[in-house]
Amino acid sequence: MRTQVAIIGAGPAGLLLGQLLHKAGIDNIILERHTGEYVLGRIRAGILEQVTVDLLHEAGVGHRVEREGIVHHAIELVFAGSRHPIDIDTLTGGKVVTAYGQTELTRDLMDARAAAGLATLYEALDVRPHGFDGDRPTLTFTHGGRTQELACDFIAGCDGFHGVSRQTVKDRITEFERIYPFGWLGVLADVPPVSPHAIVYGNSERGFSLCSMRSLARSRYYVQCPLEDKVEDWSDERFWEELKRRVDPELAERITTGPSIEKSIAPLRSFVAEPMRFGRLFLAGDAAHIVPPTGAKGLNLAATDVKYLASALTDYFVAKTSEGIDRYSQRCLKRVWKAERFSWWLTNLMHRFDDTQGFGQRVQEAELDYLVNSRAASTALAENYVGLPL
Ligand code: RFL
Ligand code: PHB
Repeated sequence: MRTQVAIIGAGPAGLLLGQLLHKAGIDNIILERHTGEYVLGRIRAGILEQVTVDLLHEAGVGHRVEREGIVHHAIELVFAGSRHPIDIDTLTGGKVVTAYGQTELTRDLMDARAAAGLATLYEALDVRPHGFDGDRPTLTFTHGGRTQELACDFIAGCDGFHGVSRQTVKDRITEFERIYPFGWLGVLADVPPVSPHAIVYGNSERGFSLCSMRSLARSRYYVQCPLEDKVEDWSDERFWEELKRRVDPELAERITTGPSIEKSIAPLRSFVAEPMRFGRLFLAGDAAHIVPPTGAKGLNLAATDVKYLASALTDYFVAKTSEGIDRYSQRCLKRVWKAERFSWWLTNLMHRFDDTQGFGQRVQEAELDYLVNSRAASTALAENYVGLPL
């Protein structure tokens, strides 16, 4: 088996890369460890920057997000019992974000890939990259009980935080990491979102909360919880009760509750691996970096890595220049660190830490007050939230 670009991982990064390369006439094969249903079953991101929506159009899969995505012109911050809008559209001169689930985006990309007849090998086990320091990289893997080899010109490691790509080069990377002492308990429910036109981020003495959505009939909510908590500790009743106590009374009154259709606890982490290129092996998306979800940046960063990588590989194959691949790591990391900084800052501002009582809490209160009353501070938040320029 041979292809130009072998992609490990059929998450959003791998699928989007495959589609952009296909559009540029570059053939690619994706090897995915799990089944397609499993990949689609992971409830994760919900907010897309304009850059990501534009990329979906470029990849030829923008029609559904255009139709079904919910455009947000503002976000809201709740603290000290009241709600404050941040009008991201006005503050950034017309930029917005779109609520559209990662599941839907993944489905659109999978459908387009199938329609184009591109190869994805699901349940490809024990994938291993070889020879990427030379000119003839290969991947070995087991599929359908047989050991196979895929020869290629380049390998794209789009295999997420727990993938094999970064592990393969772990002796050659510098890791930067921060682990937060709490998690997010997320609930998905088929009830109308309490705030259909703005995501609500809450800071309360009981901890962080977030009101988000997947559609006008499906809501996504989160509350900060101790890392030791188990999903079984949280009945639906306990969750709704806790959420209501963390927002202002008017919003709490309007929350429609209902049975959860998914409930999970995610740990929060900031992580960057440098560099992101090793000869003919590239890392992209969560394989190279993780942000805490507070700024909604993870999927968007994966999309911009892929944009840079697709353009670098197109330059290599079509324009016959390797300048793009030489600059790939540096270009990505510049943007990655800005998103890391923003997500870390917003996480620190909005969550309860063990030492938040006292000094830390007063500083949070002062900063939140400043944020909603200073146009300069609100603008800085808005600019980062909609996504910094490429
Ligand atoms: P993924 O989605 O993890 O996909 C990697 C794929 O690689 C496969 N794989 C392998 N395949 C073959 N061989 C191996 N050895 C393999 N190892 C792994 C995996 O099975 C998988 O299919 O990474 P990718 O593509 O880089 O995409 C990244 C995003 O999924 C992630 O950044 C976002 O979900 C983060 N995130 C959010 N991002 C946003 O931009 N906006 C948001 O609103 C947002 N909210 C969130 C989030 C993440 C969350 N959690 C649970 C981590 C909310 C949450 C709660
Ligand atoms: C979500 O809808 O899942 C979501 C929204 C905003 C975030 C994180 C997650 O910051």
